Amino acid sequence: MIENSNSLMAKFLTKEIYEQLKDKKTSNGYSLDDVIKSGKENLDSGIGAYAGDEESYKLFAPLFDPIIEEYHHFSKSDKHKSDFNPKHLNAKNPDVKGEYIVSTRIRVARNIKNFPLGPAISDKQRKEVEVRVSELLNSFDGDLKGKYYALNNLSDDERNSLISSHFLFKAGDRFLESAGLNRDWPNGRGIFHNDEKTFLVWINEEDELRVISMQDGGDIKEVFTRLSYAIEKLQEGIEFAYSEHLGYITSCPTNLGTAMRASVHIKLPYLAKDMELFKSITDRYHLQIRGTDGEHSQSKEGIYDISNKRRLGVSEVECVQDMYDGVVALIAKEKDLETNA
Ligand code: ADP
Ligand code: CIR
Repeated sequence: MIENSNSLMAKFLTKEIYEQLKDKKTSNGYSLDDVIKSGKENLDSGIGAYAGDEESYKLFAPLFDPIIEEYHHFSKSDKHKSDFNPKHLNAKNPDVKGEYIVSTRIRVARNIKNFPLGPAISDKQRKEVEVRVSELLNSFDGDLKGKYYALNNLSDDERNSLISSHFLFKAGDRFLESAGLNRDWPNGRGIFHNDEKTFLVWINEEDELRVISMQDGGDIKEVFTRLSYAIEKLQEGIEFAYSEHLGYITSCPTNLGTAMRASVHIKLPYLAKDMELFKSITDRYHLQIRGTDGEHSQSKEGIYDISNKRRLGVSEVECVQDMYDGVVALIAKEKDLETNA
């Protein structure tokens, strides 16, 4: 039905499925045309579909299920699992001298139970999310103590500096734009961070919350431990949308489950000269390669963003373990190539 696109949406949206679902709407008024809009307008999409609410995943299951199955290798009858216990993670810093790993970042997406997701949320509801989440975060103390900055109140210089230092989301992403995620911009959007900028929360970007732990270097376990604690604190004040089957509910089906992306920024100049070899290792460990400025960006100064690809049907510990094991293998191969150069 959708031609000239390799997205999973285009692959699975047959005429029959379109006819079967085209007149349905969720209780938030989200339709099949809304689901597929981003992929229709951006033919280079990898996925091309967004949910407006938890109900979208049920109502439009004939389209979402095969997308989820192909991306996560997770079938309709599978159950998600969770383990956020840092004690179960085996991740001793693989680069103590700091020769390869520039920084480590782990983020999870969260959305509030019984609220529409970003593509279907109203301006008023978005504001409610902002107030509720920022008030809770502003009450945090100890290492997580920090301040909320509404996008509206940041100067262009402050905003650009946060973006170029990898702390803040960019504006104007065309995939999010088509999905309706940039409506009423910049209202209701903002960032909370602690003084060290090791704990950050984005509010009302692709998901209502993106909870982030990051720091320089390769101490992956420390980053995971901070995130695990922060999530515990957030859950004391907010109930997040979660289902036994799909785990944490997110607007993009790639983020379902743990909603976790654990990444390192890493310098691998020798491997970068042989992308086929580089990709054979990342594929073996279920990893994705992104550019230095995040999704849909290029590598700068030979720095790559390496992260787990699987998020659903695997626990939080397994997501990070995937990334860790792959990074250990990448560093070993890089050292090999260095020695034999
Ligand atoms: P997300 O991870 O939130 O899905 P992006 O891929 O757009 O979205 O990344 C968001 C930002 O986080 C970008 O500026 C990206 O460069 C930065 N980032 C990702 N991983 C790391 C890392 N390990 N160290 C520093 N910054 C990172
Ligand atoms: C796409 O379909 O390409 C965008 N909507 C982003 C999808 C999620 N990102 C990813 O898998 N890398």
